[in-house]
Amino acid sequence: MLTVYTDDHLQRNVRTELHGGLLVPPHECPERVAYVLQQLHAAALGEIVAPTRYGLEPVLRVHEPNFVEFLSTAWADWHAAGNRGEAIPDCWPARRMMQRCPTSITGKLGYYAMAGETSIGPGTWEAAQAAADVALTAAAHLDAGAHAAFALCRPPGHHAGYDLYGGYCFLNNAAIAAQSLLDRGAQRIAILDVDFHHGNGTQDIFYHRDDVLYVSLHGDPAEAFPYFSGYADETGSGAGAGYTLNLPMPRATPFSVWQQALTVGLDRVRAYAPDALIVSLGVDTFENDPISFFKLSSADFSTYGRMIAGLRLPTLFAFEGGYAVADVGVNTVNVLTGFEGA
Ligand code: Q9C
Ligand code: ZN
Repeated sequence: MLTVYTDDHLQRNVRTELHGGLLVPPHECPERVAYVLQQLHAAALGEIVAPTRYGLEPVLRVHEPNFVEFLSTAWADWHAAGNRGEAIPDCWPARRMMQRCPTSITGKLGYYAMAGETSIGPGTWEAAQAAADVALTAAAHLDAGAHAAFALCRPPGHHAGYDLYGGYCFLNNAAIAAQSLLDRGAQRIAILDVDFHHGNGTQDIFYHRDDVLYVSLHGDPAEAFPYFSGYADETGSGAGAGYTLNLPMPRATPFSVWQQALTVGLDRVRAYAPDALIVSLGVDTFENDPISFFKLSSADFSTYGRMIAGLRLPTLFAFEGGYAVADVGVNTVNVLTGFEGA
């Protein structure tokens, strides 16, 4: 299968992540992608092509205009306000407070952030835009008849909602790709999110709609980020009732159990009969991931890649999480080669 990739992700290179009461080097670092590229070459998965630039129009099909405007100037505004570190929120519109966007950049960060670990620096916006273009280019290849494509997106996207960033995400690459396929004439798109974390952003964007099915396997939000989204009883609303399927699982879940949940998810996708499948491909389900708690081995990633191929759907893989940095490449490419039947 073809991979879409650009070095523009290197522009996201912040120094800090708020973690354990410290500002530490980010888990979501550029080296993650270097390991994936190395393994793509080792596996000879296929051609690697650069993205086309699509601009803001397809981004604004799923994100709120003022949010996009905020992201595009957040670093410059923060810096111009005299702040000396990277941009981090420190105040949120909590229960019973006004949900009204402030004019101050510090207030805006709290208004638009769903979490505080995700620092904004110079180049963050440019990298986020490039990641969306990577996903859109992969979608264009599917639309042109490709059976599969790998969007090597960085930064990731599935925590980014209609008007929310955080969880290392700014623009929802998978959601932008899904909407672009609908806009190119597809009737129904399924998104299967196998990242360890619940994709609150993807759920948020499509919660009230029946033209995108969202299925997610993830750590129980009672115990895992994003904590406030991803319970089994969140199933969609209005026209979207029944088109969100959350499959949360407990600490130390082994592949034998995870695989049963995947079968449930794949059956739901099959019943939906979508025109295409988008896989939010995070490999933080790995047993040695430093911030997650499932127990998949590297070989298990090949097994489930093969299971996904059983759907026989045009499939776009969008790269998401995975923080056991040196193993991220092998685990990601194992899914792709498993899918290709290698
Ligand atoms: N203190 C993705 O996998 N929480 N995002 C940080 C460490 C945020 C994960 C926990 C985890 C976000 C795309
Ligand atoms: Zn994740």
